[in-house]
Amino acid sequence: MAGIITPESGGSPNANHISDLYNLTLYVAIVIFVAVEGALIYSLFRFRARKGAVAAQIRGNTSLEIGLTATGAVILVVLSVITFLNLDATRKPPNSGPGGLNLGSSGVLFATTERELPPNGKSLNILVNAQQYIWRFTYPGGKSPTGLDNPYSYEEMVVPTNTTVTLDITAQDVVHSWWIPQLGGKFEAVPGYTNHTWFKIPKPGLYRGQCAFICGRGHARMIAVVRAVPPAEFEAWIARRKADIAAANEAAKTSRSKLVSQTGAQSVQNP
Ligand SMILES: [Cu+2]
Repeated sequence: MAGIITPESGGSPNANHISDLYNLTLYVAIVIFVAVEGALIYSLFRFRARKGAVAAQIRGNTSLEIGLTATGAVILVVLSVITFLNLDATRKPPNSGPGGLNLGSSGVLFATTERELPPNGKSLNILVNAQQYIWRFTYPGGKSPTGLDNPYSYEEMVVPTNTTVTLDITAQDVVHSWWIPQLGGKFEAVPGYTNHTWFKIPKPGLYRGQCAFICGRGHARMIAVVRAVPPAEFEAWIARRKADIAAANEAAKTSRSKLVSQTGAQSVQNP
């Protein structure tokens, strides 16, 4: 039933908090629904029109009315209190787990005032950029202070398990929406603005999602996958990404100089 009539969860504590709150409200609503519909159906049969029957004329029932109003108010207060108690744990990321990635040297970056960081201030921060019609994920770990040589990937975000991952979400053309249902709520990707969220995945696995804001003709194809792997595997992956990107840049440089020697500099350089 989970994921069909209730939110998907299980991928990250914030998604679990959201689904717990949803389920609590749903169970209370089911009890009330059954009680109200049951009383209605019972009354329809029990007091249906019959020959010779005279309807009783009842004008109000003070204690029943006060009771119903008070019960409704109590349910509302209880739900509100539980919601507000859960809110902080949904918004604020916890520390990474003991088996998580070692964030000692490379992990955290550029803490801002708006971004919620774990109590120890350490997270793996990934920049999520949306464009028609693909997601780009930029990791920390480049050598240049500009961040231009940071490792990146498209469509598939690889992350270490048990590690608090914070996301800076933005877009470069139109509004998109970042949504991996099992990892928490939707976050809009807006050009010129950065939204923040986080997740912490306990076990390796694939977590699928997709752009959740209609952004143009290719919207339906704008998919995203978060692949959680053990920290050692993550470190190997990021090293491989860096090597692949460096090799591709090197290859581009070689073919550029080859082209220059064949056809002259004008053909490959901007005036
Ligand atoms: Cu989109």
